[in-house]
Amino acid sequence: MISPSGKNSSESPFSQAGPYRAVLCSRASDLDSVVSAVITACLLNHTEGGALHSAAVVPISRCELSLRREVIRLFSEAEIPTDIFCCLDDPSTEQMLADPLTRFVLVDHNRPDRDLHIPPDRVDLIIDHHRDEGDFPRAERIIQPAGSTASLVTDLVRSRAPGLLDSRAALLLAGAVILDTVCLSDEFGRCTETDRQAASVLLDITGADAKELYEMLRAEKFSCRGMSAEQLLLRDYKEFQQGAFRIGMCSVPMSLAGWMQETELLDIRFMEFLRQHQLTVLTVMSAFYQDQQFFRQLSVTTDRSDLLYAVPEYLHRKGADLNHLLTAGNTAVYSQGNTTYSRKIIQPLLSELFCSPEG
Ligand SMILES: [Mn+2]
Repeated sequence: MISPSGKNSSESPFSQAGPYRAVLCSRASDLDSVVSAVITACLLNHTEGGALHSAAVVPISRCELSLRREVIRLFSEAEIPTDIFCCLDDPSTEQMLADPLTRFVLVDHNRPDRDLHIPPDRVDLIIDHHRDEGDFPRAERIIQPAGSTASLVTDLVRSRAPGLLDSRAALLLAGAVILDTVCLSDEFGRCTETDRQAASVLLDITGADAKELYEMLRAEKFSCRGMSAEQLLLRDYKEFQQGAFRIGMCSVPMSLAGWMQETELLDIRFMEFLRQHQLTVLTVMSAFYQDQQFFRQLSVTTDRSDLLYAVPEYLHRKGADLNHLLTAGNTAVYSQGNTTYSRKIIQPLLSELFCSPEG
């Protein structure tokens, strides 16, 4: 049964006495991350209850979470209340994260935000499908290439507590796997055998149709109805620190050049975002379809004139195939000829660039 406590589902994570084990999802807090953290917390409570109570933690505010429409929609379809996990601005979350007795599990990422101050010796387990940064050599690590972390979590539940996979839990996991693998498609190089096997088991349990589930989640994810520039930037946002540099990376589901042309002073909004998050560089990656063809664009915003063109120049040299489209204020926009370069590839390249002593 799907509940962090293994009891009924309407219980808040804090109705259990501590000490806690915070099952932390990534800063992007996308569907894969949130679902994987929730199910992992259930699994841990079920299999190793004992002294620690596991609580899924989504490290953004409730308000920011409401912009992840696909997350809200899938939890509602599965009839699981979103207070099954904690958000950063919920009462008690900060206290739990700061408590010296709290242990940690990292899900769908393996390098936590510096702002969260996670002590390395208190990370017990990592479940992730990104490259291992090697920050936590002493933690138990389930880090494997797969289209989604949810597929790895599915494997884990099947081997440790298959009874937990009821139709609601299976619907959550299936939705995450299917959205991240573009409906189990071979085309984008994301879907692995692990994802296919997990999806097949999960869909069997829920009886859901993969294509219908995918279309529903995709429509929610890409709907921009009534969103401000800042909300669109925040909706799928990650940041990382490399030495003295702080890099923010947003993903948006429409043409950046088009957005720039339609929106007055959008470059100013980008600069405001950069300052608010104290970034050296803000990149916005855009992925969209036009006439059934897939396109990517990328922008760089920075008030350091030495970086404005050095960053795209570097990505271009590393194979992104960038062509300059326009510059507005401190923002330069490019079309990205190499559409296989997703954030997963661009992020390590940026990290590499800012690693070098000249910056
Ligand atoms: Mn993921």
